[in-house]
Amino acid sequence: MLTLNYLEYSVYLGISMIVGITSKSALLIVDVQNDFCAEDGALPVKGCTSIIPKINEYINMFVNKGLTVIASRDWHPPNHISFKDRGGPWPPHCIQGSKGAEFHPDLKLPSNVVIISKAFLPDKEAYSAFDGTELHYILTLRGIRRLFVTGVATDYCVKASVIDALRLGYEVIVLSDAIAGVSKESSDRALEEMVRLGAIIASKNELKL
Ligand code: VGL
Ligand code: ZN
Repeated sequence: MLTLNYLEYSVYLGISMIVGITSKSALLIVDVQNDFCAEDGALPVKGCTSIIPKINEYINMFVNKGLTVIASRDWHPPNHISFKDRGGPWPPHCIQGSKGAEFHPDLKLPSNVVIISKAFLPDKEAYSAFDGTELHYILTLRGIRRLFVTGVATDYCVKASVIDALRLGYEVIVLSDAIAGVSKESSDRALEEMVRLGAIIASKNELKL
């Protein structure tokens, strides 16, 4: 039997939708850091390097419209609970102040980017850019209602951030040409779940400039 994932199925059905970048929109770039996106990173996410040029194009679109660009970063202390030596699933990564925690050098962040650090407490994991951060507060202050989401990992921090955003009442557009995941299977499942909860999946040619 042929099974199609959400994206293949929507292409098959010819579903596409033009999405507007309104004045109440912001771009969220999730965790495009060396440990996830550099070849020698501690926890490389396949495909991360190749989405960076696309993310830069999105950054230009939002900057040219005077819109907010947000970059989240995984920002762990050296003894973080998600690390293997504490019984967690991951090798040490994105340690505060380390090279691995820096944004990838090819990512062209604007000077007025809003940086959101997350998962910075030793005993608390936080995949979502909203979890334990001021992101919702900042977006509310700026009147932002619509979030365009890019970055990594589709099946972890992108997924958790999108689900939180939907729960908080934002309109969420996941930019399918600017995300990358740890595994294909769980990324497909994550996208399906995001859609089920109300996210729109779109790519650059479906955006109204
Ligand atoms: C992430 C695994 C561990 C992510 C963060 O940014 O998706 N994944 N920490
Ligand atoms: Zn992490």
